[in-house]
Amino acid sequence: MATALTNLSSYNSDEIPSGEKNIIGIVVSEWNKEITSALLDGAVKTLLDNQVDEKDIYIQYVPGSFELPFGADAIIDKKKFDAVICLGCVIQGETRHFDFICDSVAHGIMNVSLKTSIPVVFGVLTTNTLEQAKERAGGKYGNKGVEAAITALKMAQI
Ligand code: DLZ
Repeated sequence: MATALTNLSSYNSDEIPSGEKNIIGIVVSEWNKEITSALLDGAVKTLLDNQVDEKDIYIQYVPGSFELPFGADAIIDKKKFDAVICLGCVIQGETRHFDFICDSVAHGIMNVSLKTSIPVVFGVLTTNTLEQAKERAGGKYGNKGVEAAITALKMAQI
């Protein structure tokens, strides 16, 4: 799987459990939509490539990454998911919003996961620049949406 120095999209399909009977939720932030759409495309394609049925992929949009934990909690309340993927992109600006949003989202996602006992995957890019985000949303470092989907398939088995 991906590390700091490898491609986020590289995985060995022999090591990935089939998603045949999995029901997967994806919560997507609309902020930095150019990036999060690419993450979503990567995640959906990877789930389909690993036998998840299209009808078993449920997509929920939220306004920004800060809302991802709430979005995950809300859809888990409505449907029995095997895993939920949160996709977002937070880009460093001139103010401290970056730190507050990143911390809140990371802790929020972990809290939802532990509270509900459903794996909730952190598919959020936290970059200094838009260029770095592009490189990780289908660019030279692959696509974090792919990595998040593989993580969801692995965690769904636990
Ligand atoms: C407000 C804000 C800012 C400045 N930057 C980002 C960002 O880079 N990525 C992102 O996903 N969301 C951002 N937001 C929006 C917040 O996540 C949130 O939607 C608003 O603060 C409303 O709660």
